Amino acid sequence: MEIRRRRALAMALAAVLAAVTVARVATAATSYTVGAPDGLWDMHTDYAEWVAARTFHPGDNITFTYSRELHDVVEVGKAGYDACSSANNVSAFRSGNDVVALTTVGTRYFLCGLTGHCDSGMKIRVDVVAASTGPVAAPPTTSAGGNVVAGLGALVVTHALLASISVW
Ligand SMILES: *[C@@H]1O[C@H](CO)[C@@H](O)[C@H](O)[C@H]1NC(C)=O
Ligand SMILES: *[C@@H]1O[C@H](CO)[C@@H](O)[C@H](O)[C@H]1NC(C)=O
Ligand SMILES: [Cu+2]
Repeated sequence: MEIRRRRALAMALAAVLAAVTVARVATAATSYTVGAPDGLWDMHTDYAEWVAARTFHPGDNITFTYSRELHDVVEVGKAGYDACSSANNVSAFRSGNDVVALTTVGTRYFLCGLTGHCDSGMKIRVDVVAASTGPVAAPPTTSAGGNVVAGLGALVVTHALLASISVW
């Protein structure tokens, strides 16, 4: 094969592997336990810090785990969140193990409806953003564990192949 064809082949191969990598990262749905691993749905966890360390995409779930004697979960709008009011709530949960599906892009607001708990910080704002379709080189910001690792593995292989083929 002439060098041009080899190059073209290498590029095509790299493109395919890169596409696979993006697809794996983008479609990895994740289930999060609110506050975990260092906290839960309680009076001590810093939820702003917890959400800041994660990226939520449509298809992900968040689960509120707590003692139903001590807390509940009320989904509210922004006004309710800001005012710690569950009067105009979207929905309310009280099973102690409430799974909430993050189905679409947008912001979701939850608080504990027990007196004083929200005012003490027991409220969480979750921004659900579109799965990244940007360049493969973008840092994997989801906590999709194995899938991201697999994706990075494919990337490394791609680069190694590209390097070995172009020095023929
Ligand atoms: C989210 O929860 C639903 C209902 O419990 C479940 O069917 C689905 O598999 C969960 N998704 C993830 C990513 O865990
Ligand atoms: C949710 O709102 C309804 C009215 O729409 C109200 O009756 C109910 O008490 C509220 N739930 C909570 C937990 O505040
Ligand atoms: Cu509470």
